[in-house]
Amino acid sequence: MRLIASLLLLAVPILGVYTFMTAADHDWWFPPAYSTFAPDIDWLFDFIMYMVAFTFIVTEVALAWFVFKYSAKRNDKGVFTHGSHKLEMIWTAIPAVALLVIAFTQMETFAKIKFASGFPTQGRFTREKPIAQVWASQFDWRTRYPGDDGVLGTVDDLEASYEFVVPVNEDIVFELRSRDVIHSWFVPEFRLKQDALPGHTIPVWFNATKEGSYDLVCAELCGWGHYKMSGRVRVVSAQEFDAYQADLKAKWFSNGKE
Ligand SMILES: [Cu+2]
Repeated sequence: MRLIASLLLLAVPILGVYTFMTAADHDWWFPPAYSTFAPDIDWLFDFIMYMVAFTFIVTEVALAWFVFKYSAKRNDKGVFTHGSHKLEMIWTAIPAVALLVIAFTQMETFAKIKFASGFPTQGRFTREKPIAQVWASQFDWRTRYPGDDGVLGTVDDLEASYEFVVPVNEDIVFELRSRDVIHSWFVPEFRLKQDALPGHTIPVWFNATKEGSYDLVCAELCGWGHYKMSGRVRVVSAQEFDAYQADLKAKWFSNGKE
């Protein structure tokens, strides 16, 4: 009986690990990775997941073994301990080392995506010349392009609601802003998430590797309408991008006459 009980206990983690291992085959895993740094993020995710999985498996096997071993009927008395300095040192040191390993392993990727030093300096779009400003507000996304003069905040700025159109295979730098509360710009396919803070202009960059239309969602609970704060990032060819800008300009300055 106690063998069956121990094996049943073990069945739960085995099923859990099995689910993780086969999740991708069932489409229960991440959406495809479509930015230049997305594979690095996925690698970090897997790295941490394997560390956690190893700990989980060792713990569960030990637990089942203890349940089996110590559930036997015995007549000897229980032993009470009052702390072990050595043991506490060990189980403090091991997680500390694990956290340090994670911290050092992710540094390069984090710096490449978030630090000023990692931002693209070549090409059409840089921190000095961003492609657009993306404004988050309760509960929508708006994109403001600089227009012909290439400068944001002037009269020829073009504004588009909902959609943020960018060229494919090009470094995109944009400025993220908020009109009201904290929001978070999140496109799962790019593995990129950045909070938008009121009063701050935050530069963000990515390079999308596949044309398509991707969900832009708010990843920060920002009020009653948070669930419907959706947008789109449309990744198109360079020619389509120029055509889109021209079209936007024609509509913007036509006073409604098309
Ligand atoms: Cu929001």
